[in-house]
Amino acid sequence: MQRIQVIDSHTGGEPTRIIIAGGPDLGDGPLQDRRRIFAERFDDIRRAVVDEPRGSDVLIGGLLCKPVDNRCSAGVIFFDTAGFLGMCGHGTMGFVATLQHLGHIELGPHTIETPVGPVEIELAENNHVTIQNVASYRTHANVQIDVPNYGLVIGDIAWGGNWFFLVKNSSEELSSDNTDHLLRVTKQIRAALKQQGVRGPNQEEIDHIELYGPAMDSANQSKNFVLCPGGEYDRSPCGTGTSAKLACLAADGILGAGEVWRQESIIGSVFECSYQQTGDEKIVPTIRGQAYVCGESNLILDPHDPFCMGIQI
Ligand code: PYC
Repeated sequence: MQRIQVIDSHTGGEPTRIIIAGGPDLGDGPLQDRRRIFAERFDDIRRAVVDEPRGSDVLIGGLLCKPVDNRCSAGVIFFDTAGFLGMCGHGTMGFVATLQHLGHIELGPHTIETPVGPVEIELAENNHVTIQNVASYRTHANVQIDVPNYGLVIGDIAWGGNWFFLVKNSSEELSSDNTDHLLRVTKQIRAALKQQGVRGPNQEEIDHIELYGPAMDSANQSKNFVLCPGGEYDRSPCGTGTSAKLACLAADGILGAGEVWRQESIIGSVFECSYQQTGDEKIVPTIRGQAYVCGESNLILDPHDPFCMGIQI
């Protein structure tokens, strides 16, 4: 009987489950290689940890790794019910809260290793975590997509650690009692992008769809709804999605370097953000949110259990 020790947290309502012991042995190569080995040889462990009955589509998982670069406090590989992620903003905040809970780190600045590069973070009082995300950029503006049974959708394609299509002309009501409809619409948009061959510059799938509109609270600039690869929506404002959004705001000259943008999620949680310009038309986003540890447990993998490695439909 295998036991996997995990710590659960949430960041603005979005859950993260970090494997801290009993996970797969991926060797000690670069995190990109370890992510590939995880996907090729231990995908059943990913499913056992985040799929039902132990998890659900809303859950993001992470594996605590020994970093290659000894300047980093820890390394992490993120995954969800659909596969592996490049980066995860809310997940990094949850990971940092987990490291603090374990006594691995104290308040102050730290570097976290991820498969898409090192991420600088700052852990502060009251569960506040600030992350300096990977360089983010927009690759295409005003892409027109004909979505069957819905209509013409116009949006931007941007990278914020994952690939996003940010819909510009949405008139959908972004409210928490409209999420079933918003999920249907964003899944239709994602399917149309795939069907029409709209991809990232290296043929990457655009697997996150972001709608945005006016904020509920006048202290915030915008509210969003983000469809994640697993088929659920992000309860937090989505760190990588907000980074992609900042890249678009910067490219359109709407938000200047150093100016504050408060991004509200569909459930009202907030990330406070800004960016610095790099020389090459990319930006480096800074995102601040709050993450709380909310559970510690051992997952039990009983080989006699017919759904031991998750329900697959
Ligand atoms: O916060 O970057 C994020 C994220 C990605 C998927 C779910 N949350």
